[in-house]
Amino acid sequence: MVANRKESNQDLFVVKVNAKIQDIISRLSDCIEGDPVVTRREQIKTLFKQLQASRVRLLIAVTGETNVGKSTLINALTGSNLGVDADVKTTKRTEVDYKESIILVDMPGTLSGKLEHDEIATKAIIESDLVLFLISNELFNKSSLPSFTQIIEKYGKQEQILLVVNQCDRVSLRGRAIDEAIAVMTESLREKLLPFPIETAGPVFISARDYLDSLNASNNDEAQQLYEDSRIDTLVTALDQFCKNKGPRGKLARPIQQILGTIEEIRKKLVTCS
Ligand SMILES: Nc1nc2c(ncn2[C@@H]2O[C@H](COP(=O)(O)OP(=O)(O)OP(=O)(O)O)[C@@H](O)[C@H]2O)c(=O)[nH]1
Ligand SMILES: [Mg+2]
Repeated sequence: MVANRKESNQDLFVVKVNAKIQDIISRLSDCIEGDPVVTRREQIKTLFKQLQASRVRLLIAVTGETNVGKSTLINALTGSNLGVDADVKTTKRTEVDYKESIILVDMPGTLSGKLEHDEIATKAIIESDLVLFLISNELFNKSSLPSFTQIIEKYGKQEQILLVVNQCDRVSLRGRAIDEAIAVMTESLREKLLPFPIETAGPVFISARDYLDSLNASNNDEAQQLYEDSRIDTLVTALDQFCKNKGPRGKLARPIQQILGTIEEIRKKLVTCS
């Protein structure tokens, strides 16, 4: 049932690349242990540390105004235990591992009047590979709409932004099916974002709370219903899709170049040993 904890082929590929790097490092480490020249041995060990840091990761910044459920969502996706409450605000940046190749960045809510919170968010947004922009079931307001368009226009993230409408358990259905309500919300978002094409940014509609409740449900039927209502799988699918299109494979070129550069340095040092 919990599809989001499964590893995709993409992750397995990255696991293999990372495992290979670790394997090379441990074999080379064994080789240099016997080097009688202490300074050279230490220099090579430093290079190994650089190699170890060359893991292939994607950075996903989770942003949005306070109380939209950023920390709750990260807890739901990763099983972590970030502080969550309507009264307790996130005040710093926290990185949480999600699957093998992704780091989710939790951060303070934006536009609350605290300049330092907005600065943390802006920095994370600029350096991220993907921005998860969270809004509540009340959709955009006067502050969050310009904030979203700024990420696209000022930071050029039009192809790296996913709009997530959280707290969908609060949507008043008034006899409608949820899909109907989602179609209406999508239209409203489309109009607000014009001329930006909404499809480029998803959007996905979820309830992080329903998903967390599904994990603690008293029986399987209730768990299944809450899981379906949470629609968390639509978000997991959207993230998988993003990683497949623009993810770690695309990003491999940079770390591999770094790794090759470091290996070349190590090779030169080893040649001077012989
Ligand atoms: N009904 C409902 N409540 C939710 C949902 N997700 C989060 N909440 C509640 O919204 C409140 C705020 O959640 P947080 O995860 O702390 O929100 P945040 O965006 O991290 O807030 P800041 O750290 O202040 O920016 C908490 O009381 C959560 O339980 C949801 O899907 N549905
Ligand atoms: Mg928070």
